[in-house]
Amino acid sequence: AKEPVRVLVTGAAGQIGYALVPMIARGVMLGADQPVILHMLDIPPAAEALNGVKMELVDAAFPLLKGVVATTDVAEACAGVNIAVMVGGFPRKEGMERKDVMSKNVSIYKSQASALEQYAAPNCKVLVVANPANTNALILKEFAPSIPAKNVTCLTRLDHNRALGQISERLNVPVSEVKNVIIWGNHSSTQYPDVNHATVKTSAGEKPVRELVKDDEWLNGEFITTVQQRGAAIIKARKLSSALSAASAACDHIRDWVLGTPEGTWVSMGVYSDGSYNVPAGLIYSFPVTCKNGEWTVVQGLPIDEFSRKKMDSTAEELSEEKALAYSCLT
Ligand code: NAX
Repeated sequence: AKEPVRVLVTGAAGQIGYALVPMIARGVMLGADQPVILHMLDIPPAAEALNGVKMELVDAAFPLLKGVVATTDVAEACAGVNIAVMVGGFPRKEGMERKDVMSKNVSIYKSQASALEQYAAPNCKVLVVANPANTNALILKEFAPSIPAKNVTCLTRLDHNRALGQISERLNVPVSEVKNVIIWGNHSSTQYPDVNHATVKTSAGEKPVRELVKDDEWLNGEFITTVQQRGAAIIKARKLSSALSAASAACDHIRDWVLGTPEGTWVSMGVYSDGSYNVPAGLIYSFPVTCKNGEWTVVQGLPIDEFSRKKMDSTAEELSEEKALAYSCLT
């Protein structure tokens, strides 16, 4: 039998946490044969609710779940974890300045970085979900220098899956037959959902999405804005932000990272830029990646047209500004 893997979920008493922990305990993230021990962290005002989630995990009698740690102590939460999914953060409240929200999250991610560095298992893989996701991940990476930069990522898989979903709906084909969309850049409304290399499996073989949709105006316009603004549309409809789709995307992200992407398929991950595609190095930026043996690699050599270039640059610019703002909060 496999040794259990320890998975940390921060903000585990929140909405995404509530959707995510049962998925992990059911093997959706790491496989149906992989036992897990869940470490759940939240802050003291949420301690009672967190304990309620722990009670429900016990009540669900998940065969793969070999233990649950529910705590408000960061050191205890991080002890020995192999995977860390960082969902906890400070939300933007009405009337708050961008700088104030950034400042709160910078201090959270700085201190949680130190805890992971000190207490997590060597080679721990980190996924930041909490917004501003790319910049929180960058701060975490900077303040956990002994964790390899390659191990710190942020979630843009939800945006990627949203793009697949929009194409599937438009063409009336199963989403499983659509692949290789790309989310470039920031997990924000400046992200660039790119279908230039995306394909659909049809009875006549794999066809480019552009060839099948036959409507460049839609692909260059409404498709992009729908994906960029999907989070806001969910809030409008549900009066709550995306949770089940975010939790599912977090499982997809870790599963593909650990177990590998299928041959010929790439996914989008926010990763530390090495300057590929002329994206400034030193940002956490979403790229198309393939994964093998627990490591991601940016897909190289895709032709980039002028339309794409502009959009890739403007989301990079926003990330550079966020980075500067985050650093200005470090005093
Ligand atoms: P909730 O407010 O329901 O839950 C957040 C939880 O984090 C709360 O229980 C809170 O007590 C806890 N928390 C706050 N500070 C903490 C700290 N220092 N340590 C540990 N826990 C802490 O928000 P939820 O809807 O679950 O969303 C969580 C985060 O995901 C938000 O930042 C949200 O913006 C972000 N999202 C990111 C997405 C992505 O694709 N990257 C999509 C979904 C989501 O909007």
